[in-house]
Amino acid sequence: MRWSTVVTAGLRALRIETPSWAYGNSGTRFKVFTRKGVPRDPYEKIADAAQVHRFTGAAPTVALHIPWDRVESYSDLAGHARANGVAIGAINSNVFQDDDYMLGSVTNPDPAVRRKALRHLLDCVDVMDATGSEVLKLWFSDGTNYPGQDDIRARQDRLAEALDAVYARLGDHQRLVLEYKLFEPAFYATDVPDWGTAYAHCLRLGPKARVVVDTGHHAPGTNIEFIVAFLLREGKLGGFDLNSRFYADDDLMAGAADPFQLFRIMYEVVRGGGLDGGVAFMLDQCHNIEPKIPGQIRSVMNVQEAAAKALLVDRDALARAQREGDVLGAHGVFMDAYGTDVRPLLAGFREEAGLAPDPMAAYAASGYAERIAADRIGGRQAGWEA
Ligand code: PSV
Ligand code: MN
Ligand code: MN
Repeated sequence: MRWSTVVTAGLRALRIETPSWAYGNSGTRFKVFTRKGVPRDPYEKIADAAQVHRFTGAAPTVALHIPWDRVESYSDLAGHARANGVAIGAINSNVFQDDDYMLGSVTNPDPAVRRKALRHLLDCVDVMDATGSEVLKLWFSDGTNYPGQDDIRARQDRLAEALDAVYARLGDHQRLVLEYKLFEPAFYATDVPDWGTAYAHCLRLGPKARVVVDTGHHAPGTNIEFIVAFLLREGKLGGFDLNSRFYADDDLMAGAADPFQLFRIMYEVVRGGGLDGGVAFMLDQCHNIEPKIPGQIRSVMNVQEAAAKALLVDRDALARAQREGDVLGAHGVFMDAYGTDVRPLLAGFREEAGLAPDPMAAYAASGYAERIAADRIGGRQAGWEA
């Protein structure tokens, strides 16, 4: 009984943000597949995100990517989101698509390019002001391809300078999260390649700067839950970009490739108080071959399942076994929770909230997919220039 109260409270606290770019057409560099009914503009992306929330009750915000989601009036877009029952979440900056950024954005050796990149980042804070967003997500594709190409240390100085300027522009209720990525598009040295680099910059910046962990941005075999535990302990975990990877930055559905890893991550979240606020749970995915809205619904459900299992871990029994050095006992407590089928529990949780027990089936039965396929002609690619 006690456990169900803990699980219910934890699940209620878990809010999963969906990314606007998940709703557009996407693919690989070999082919972008077009699907009927995909959004033609940011307004329609938000309408689709609202469907994910409607059927899961757990995805009340949608992240924007600027300029992919460029509109005339961001306050109008925020009003549209509210009218659809959702709100604008993190603002994702984009300093990786212009020709000017070939040798980097904020770390570019050319001061004019650095100024342009910084201008964009500050513009993103304007978008936050207009939409009520509280989180600025920074990801830099900056780096070098060849040894000697640029001065690694000077690039860190330039990065720090830009981060200082952005940090100074944030309001009291706003924060920035800095995302790291091992490689790609830079192949020799990425300027923010790992959590340690992101952490050091955030630590220097102050309390409004935290690290965001994109689960697809590590070397194979990396113990991501360790990173999560460490950052939470230091009060520096800003959030997640959740997705699955088999090889590199695959952006597949969260919990699809390795549900056990997602469980281990969510356990550290629960253990470290990460459901108590301050950590943004965001999806960063692209649905290349599967339909977009159900792809997001499935992902939200996968994260909820991992969280429910993490919440089910008998923490007292685990602590006892750990204290006693009972290796297999402790491992057994952990695995018992992972091995629990939490789907009936989640179905009941949804029904109590007035939702259908099976969001996938409820969405399929709603007729929304057929409606948008008929109404929307000429849907756009996920990452287009408005
Ligand atoms: C970069 O690979 C990344 O994970 C960043 O979060 C970007 O903003 C996002 O992908 C765009 O797809
Ligand atoms: Mn990401
Ligand atoms: Mn990525």
